[in-house]
Amino acid sequence: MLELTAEAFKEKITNKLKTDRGIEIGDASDKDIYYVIAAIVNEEIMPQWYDTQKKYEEKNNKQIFYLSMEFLVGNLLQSNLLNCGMLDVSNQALKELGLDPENIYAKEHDAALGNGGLGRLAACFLDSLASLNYAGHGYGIRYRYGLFEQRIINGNQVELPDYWLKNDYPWETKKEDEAVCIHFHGDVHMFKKNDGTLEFNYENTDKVMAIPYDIPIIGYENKVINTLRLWSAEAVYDEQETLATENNEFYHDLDHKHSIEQISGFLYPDDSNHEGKELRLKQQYFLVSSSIQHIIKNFKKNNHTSLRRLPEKVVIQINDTHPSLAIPELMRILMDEENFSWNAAWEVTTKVIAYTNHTTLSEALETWPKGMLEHLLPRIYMIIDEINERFCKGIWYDHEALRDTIPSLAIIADDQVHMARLAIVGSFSVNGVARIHTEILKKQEMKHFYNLFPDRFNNKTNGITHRRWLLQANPNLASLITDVIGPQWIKRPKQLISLLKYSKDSSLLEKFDQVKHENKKILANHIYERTGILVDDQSIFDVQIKRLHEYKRQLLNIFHIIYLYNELKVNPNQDITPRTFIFGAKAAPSYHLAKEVIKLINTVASIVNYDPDIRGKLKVIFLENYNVSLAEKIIPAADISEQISTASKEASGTGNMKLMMNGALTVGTLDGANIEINDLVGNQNMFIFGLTADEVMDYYQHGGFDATAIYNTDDRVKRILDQLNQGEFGSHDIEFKDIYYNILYHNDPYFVLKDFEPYIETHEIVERTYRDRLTWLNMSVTNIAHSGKFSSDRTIREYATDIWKVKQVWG
Ligand code: 7GP
Repeated sequence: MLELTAEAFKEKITNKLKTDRGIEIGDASDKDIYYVIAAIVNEEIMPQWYDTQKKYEEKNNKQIFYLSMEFLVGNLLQSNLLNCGMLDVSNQALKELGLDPENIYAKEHDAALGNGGLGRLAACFLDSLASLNYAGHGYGIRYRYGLFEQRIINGNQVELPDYWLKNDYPWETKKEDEAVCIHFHGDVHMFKKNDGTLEFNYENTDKVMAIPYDIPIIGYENKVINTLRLWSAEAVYDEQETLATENNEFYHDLDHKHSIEQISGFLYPDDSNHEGKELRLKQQYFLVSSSIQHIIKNFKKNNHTSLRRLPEKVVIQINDTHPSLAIPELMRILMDEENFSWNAAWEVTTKVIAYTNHTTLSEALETWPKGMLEHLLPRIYMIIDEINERFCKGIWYDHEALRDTIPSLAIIADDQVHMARLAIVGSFSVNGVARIHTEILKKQEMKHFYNLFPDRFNNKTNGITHRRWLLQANPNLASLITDVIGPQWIKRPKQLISLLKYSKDSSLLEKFDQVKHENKKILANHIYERTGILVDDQSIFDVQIKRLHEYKRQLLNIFHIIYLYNELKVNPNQDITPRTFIFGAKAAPSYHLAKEVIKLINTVASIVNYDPDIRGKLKVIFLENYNVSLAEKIIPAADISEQISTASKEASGTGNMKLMMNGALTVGTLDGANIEINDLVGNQNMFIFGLTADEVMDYYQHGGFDATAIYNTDDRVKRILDQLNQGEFGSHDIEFKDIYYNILYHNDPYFVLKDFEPYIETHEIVERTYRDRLTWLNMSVTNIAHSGKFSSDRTIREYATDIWKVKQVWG
């Protein structure tokens, strides 16, 4: 397909329009064109998909199954075209047809089956697995509604349902034949068999069908197509039976059917926050049971040997604790369906399951009320109970020194089932997602577990696919890089390091500057189209794009903006470099303070953007409905990447990597992967400020710092807080009081005031540096050069070597 010419591609488009949609090109809408291009891709990859699966079967190597409640895949047409080598030809053909490729690709509705970092990481991992030729597949849920669509109305976030399947989704294939049945509720009966072992039967369970929909995951120019399998819940529907029932029962059945379909109804919109609803627990078991059943079926099909050898052929990576019921579910199947003894089943399970932790925030650590789990999944609960018994007994007898810690280690304690504890006990690997995060797990959050199982803990610093986030999202920069160092970096992103040789070459730096400026113009246009606001493409584009959370401290950013505004009001002639502050962020619908911050950003924007005294020196833009597609537009145009979490709170971050790879300079705390970026580029190439993780943790241990003292001594801070409290930014005086109270009366739990001064000072340095064009460009190129390390290809190789023990399938 690589040889396909634009002429031939155009012909394919016109032919397919006729054969698939019955229209001529002149009558085709952008959407029609979108569908036919997707069909062209599918036609190309379907045979490769089949071949890949066949090869995997023939080779029968160990396979990786990545279980995740979230896959934030975003739009696929463009990346599919890219990976199968047709993007350039498609772009050219569309242009020759007088069409704008961007508009056509934008017809795809983002698959927003994830909240933020955790879900997007899963999607990047799938891209790297296929591109590096590993037999690795994703298993998730085909939510009918993805993450809510955000509208900003009067400055407030309003949530609308995201019915992404409204139109046909061209990438999925329903595999009805591979449906499996999931059981909830019911009674468990225990029998003693003749040989003295126990047998468990279940009766009166509620049955739900899990129907798989497969999405191809296309490797980059290697003809490897892996699978993302998404399960959809359907009622077990026996037509004969239903027709025979009385009317009432018929409606009762419909009701029942509806309630079952809710299992794959919507994605919980919480990020780093535990949502403890029974439906969410059902979703988790639904994912886990369907996936494990399928994995075992597959193993049996390809291996005529005992399931004891499962660990030689299968590894299951669980993305946070959400799929940790995989542990008791695998135990259940091995014991109750395959006649394994407890010990034999445990031996297999703990060699198959590996667990990734994505946060240390206590509010995100999942627990389920014991009674709820027992009622919904009686057999699974029995197994967890037994795992817990054996684990606690093991500590009591074998680790006398740890006896006191049993209550904090027990899987079932205080009538709650602690999922992280289950995940650690039942897996062979526990990894954090950046060095500091793993160290915090080992030394603090999970230190007793670390003492028990030191070999289980390991770090795998996150990564991002440079194919989507540089090659596809920033074609101008990608082609400049290729002009300078050749195309090898595309397959070996570490080779971006060769750019260092040129990082002082001023004529080349000019070219980088031009590319960034072009991208800024494109984004400025986009902002204008979306908001009607004109932004100055010569201003500093200062970007903070991520979920809205107190610990991520969008509040610190907006305080800085208010401070600049106040200064300019006093002295409108101040000579500052114009700035455009760009935000994109969704708040969990029930997260009141986060929504207040969104309102505050929008309110400040509405004042600053129209104040004649400011003379356009400051602009504040909140782009609504931040998602993958929008990130692809913003990131190439960013000058500054705001990574300003309270140190110790951001496990890794991945936006920091995407922005760095696109030449933005980081203003950041020493948190998450910022530290590893800093290791590579050095202090001279980023703007580090604020408390360190140790300092923050020290404060927490000693009751925090005195926020009021800062309020009383720093006039800038006092002014801002008073403005919030006195309603200067509100239509009435109640607005923003909660933010004010949270800072002064809850003692500023995320250290916004404590880090305010260093943050302001750092931004003054940013401004001075920005004026020194060559220095700035040199820093920017240095960041791009070092960003290869943060390709998810590196991360996936590390998982493959250290955790999964798998090799690339073919050379
Ligand atoms: C996030 C972390 O907050 C972020 O720092 C990290 O880069 C990302 O995972 C990928 O590892 N966590 C979540 O998105 C999340 O939902 C709750 O955590 C379990």
